[in-house]
Amino acid sequence: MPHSSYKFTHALCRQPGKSVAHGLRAVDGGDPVAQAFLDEHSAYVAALRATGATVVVEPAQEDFPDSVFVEDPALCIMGKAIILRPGAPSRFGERDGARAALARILGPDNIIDLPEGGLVDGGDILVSGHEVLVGLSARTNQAGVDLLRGIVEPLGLALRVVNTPAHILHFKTGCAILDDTTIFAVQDLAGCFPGYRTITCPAGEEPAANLIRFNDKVFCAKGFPKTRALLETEGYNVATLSVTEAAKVDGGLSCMSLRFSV
Ligand code: CIR
Repeated sequence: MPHSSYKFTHALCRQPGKSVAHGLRAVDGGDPVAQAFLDEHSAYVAALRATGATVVVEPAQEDFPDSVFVEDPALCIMGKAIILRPGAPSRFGERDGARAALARILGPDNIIDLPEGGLVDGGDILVSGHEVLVGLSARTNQAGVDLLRGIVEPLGLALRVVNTPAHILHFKTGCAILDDTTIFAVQDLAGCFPGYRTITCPAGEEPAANLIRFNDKVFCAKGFPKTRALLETEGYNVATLSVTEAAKVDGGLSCMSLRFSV
């Protein structure tokens, strides 16, 4: 299957439940409000759909407060879904819902389980045009990366390991793909991308680095005017979305969808 890091036929999302108020967070700045989160999520889904993609929205899973962040329990590449082993104990059970939803879309034969013995969160995985970059973090360990390599390399993509600084939750909290060879990244990750054209996130707008390129659009969080202007100057078609509620539980634009082609 031809591989692109930003052209996708499909996305998978999951509605936030009322329990999202109990989602994990590094610093408590107040609980997300369930209805406001749902409204932001609906706008996000509509924006992805407007690019022409099929967006499947799974129902909320109240037993898993963070399950709206569907990116973490799975990685979709080359027509396959790899069911990961999330590093936060309260999130480990999200893999069953991810497996079921992805099997319905891709077919059960295209589901691969990461073997036991290591931990990997999807938020630590950035897929470019020719390789899979995985950031070691509090959620993703070397054993997990070694197991993931055993699945990814036979699919024809190289895997490269990088270190995520301790103050960044997930690798992709601080970086994103703009096209197959261009990466947008915070200054603290700037050294991770030799061989790529890197656009550095303006100082003071670091939360904006968790953006997504999805088909013809770059979706960026609202409230970061320097980032928007920079991306528009670089020729990208930018649209902004509000992620106020997701941000209260350390979430952003990339975490709320799995993006892939079938
Ligand atoms: C967590 O701590 O797991 C959630 N509250 C936020 C996950 C955000 N996911 C991501 O950056 N990929």
